[in-house]
Amino acid sequence: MHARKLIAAAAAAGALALAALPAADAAPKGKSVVIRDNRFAPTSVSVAKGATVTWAWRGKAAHNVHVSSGPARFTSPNKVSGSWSRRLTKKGSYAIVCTIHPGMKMSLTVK
Ligand SMILES: [Cu+2]
Repeated sequence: MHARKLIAAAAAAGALALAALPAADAAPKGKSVVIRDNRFAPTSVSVAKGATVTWAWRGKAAHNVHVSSGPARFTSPNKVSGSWSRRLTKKGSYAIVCTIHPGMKMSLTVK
């Protein structure tokens, strides 16, 4: 009886340890970038492959998010409010600009 209780306790502890591990397919932690008039904040972001980056518009003028060079190209709509997200599935360095204000730049690294 005593041995059986010990085995049950050990099995329960093992199940708890497994439950504490993150799922193998859990998405890497995402990051957020705020878009103001006229800058991205922060101007440099690094995420793991598979993570999602969300841009949130907080200014008064229209802005967009455009990859000018990088392993994948994408362009957001021109927006003045709300947010837009992109999941990054290709590793590398992305140079991002607002095409309306070419002085607005940021870099994104996907590792
Ligand atoms: Cu802009």
